Amino acid sequence: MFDSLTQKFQEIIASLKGKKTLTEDNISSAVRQVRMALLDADVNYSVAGSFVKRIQEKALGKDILRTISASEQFIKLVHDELVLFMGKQENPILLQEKLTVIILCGLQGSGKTTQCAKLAYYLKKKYTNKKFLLAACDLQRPAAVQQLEKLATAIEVPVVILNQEIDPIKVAKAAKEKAVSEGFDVLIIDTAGRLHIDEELMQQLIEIKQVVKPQEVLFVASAATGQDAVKTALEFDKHVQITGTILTMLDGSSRAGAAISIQEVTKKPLKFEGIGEKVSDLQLFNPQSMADRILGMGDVINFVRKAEEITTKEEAEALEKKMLKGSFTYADLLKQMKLINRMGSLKSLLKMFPGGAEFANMDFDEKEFVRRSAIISSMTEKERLEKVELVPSRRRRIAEGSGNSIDAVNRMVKEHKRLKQIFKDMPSLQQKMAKSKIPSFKGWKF
Ligand SMILES: Nc1nc2c(ncn2[C@@H]2O[C@H](COP(=O)(O)OP(=O)(O)O)[C@@H](O)[C@H]2O)c(=O)[nH]1
Ligand SMILES: [Mg+2]
Repeated sequence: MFDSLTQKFQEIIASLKGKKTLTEDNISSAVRQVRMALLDADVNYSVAGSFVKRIQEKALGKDILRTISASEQFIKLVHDELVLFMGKQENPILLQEKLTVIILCGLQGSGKTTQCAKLAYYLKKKYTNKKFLLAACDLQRPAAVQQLEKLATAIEVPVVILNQEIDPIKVAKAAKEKAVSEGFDVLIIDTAGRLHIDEELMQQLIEIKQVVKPQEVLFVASAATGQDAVKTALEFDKHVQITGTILTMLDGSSRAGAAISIQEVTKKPLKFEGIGEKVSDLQLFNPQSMADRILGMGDVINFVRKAEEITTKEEAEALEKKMLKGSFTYADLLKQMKLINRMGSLKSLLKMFPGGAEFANMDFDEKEFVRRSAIISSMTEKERLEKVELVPSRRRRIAEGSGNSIDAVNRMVKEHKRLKQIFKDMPSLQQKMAKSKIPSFKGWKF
């Protein structure tokens, strides 16, 4: 995600290695580098300024934990501050007793139409007994209505479309009336965007707002636009009083600017994050998880949540435990393949673990997945449970048995070892972190 910022943070932290405690001297250069890194990531100038000022004060303050090393102290400070800047906690959408109306607004291409469907899909999964309705109020962009219609069909949510109508306010009004009279619980309204803010767009939004009286006006911001998204958010807030932000395009080559500054500047919570083009690619914005990811510590929070979605809590915890214990054998891998498949690609899951970023460049397509299942299936019970060493003669037999080259088998063995090492590193680090009272520092590599 925010690769270059993550890398810079790691360099800064590395420069503090070996130092026993934070002092005026060693902190000043680290802080200067943090400020530069933030500005490079397109964080708002004054936000970057107050960020480092707060870190500096705390670093030299009394509350700092002296029991841990300077680099650990520094990570904790930066992590805590990132969490504070991004809003401390999750901000889910609270549904009303009766109808909840949500308007999505923002510039063209920020992802409004897509997030309408994603949000409906997300809420529908969470509130299975509620009724959802969408409204196509972007009559500006030629294919916007069909785009929403297609998405709505895919997630099986009805959508209000008035074919001959050219006035979006009338569509909004009709949608609200339908929602009320037919007892819908949630109405999500897609609106038109522009390349730049203009009067007409704002006026239209103000009128739609008056007609539907929304509980939520969510500003959709593309993380790819960095700080510009923050300025635009302020403009929208001035005119239509946004209630929060959905940050999109976090899967791309986005910069951290918007994520770190937007809630600090607008004082409105970051509610969701869009992490891909599929309707399921939306999740609650979690400041802890975002800080973990920015600092290169993986995304264990969302991994566990994903696992919980498709299994029971106990099963998910058992899987996490196995992985963390480093006792993840070939047999486990095979058993979990189906599960992992349902959670998303293995590659995307591995990236959620600390140190897992190195798997990003690995050739790990789904065919490879099938091949691995075949290889493991050709192993004997003992081999699968890793009770015997996979000596060359065994590897040759497995390769032949599964119709693969010996190279493919070697590759799998090598990667499995690396995978286990990553998982194995985690518990000791967790204990270390637990001792230093930094619970979220799971798996950080010092
Ligand atoms: N990679 C990525 N693409 C997204 C995301 N959200 C939306 N998109 C894509 O971005 C493009 C513009 O989205 P759209 O919803 O039409 O934006 P709108 O103009 O604001 O309505 C579409 O091709 C979407 O599929 C996201 O979180 N990640
Ligand atoms: Mg649109």
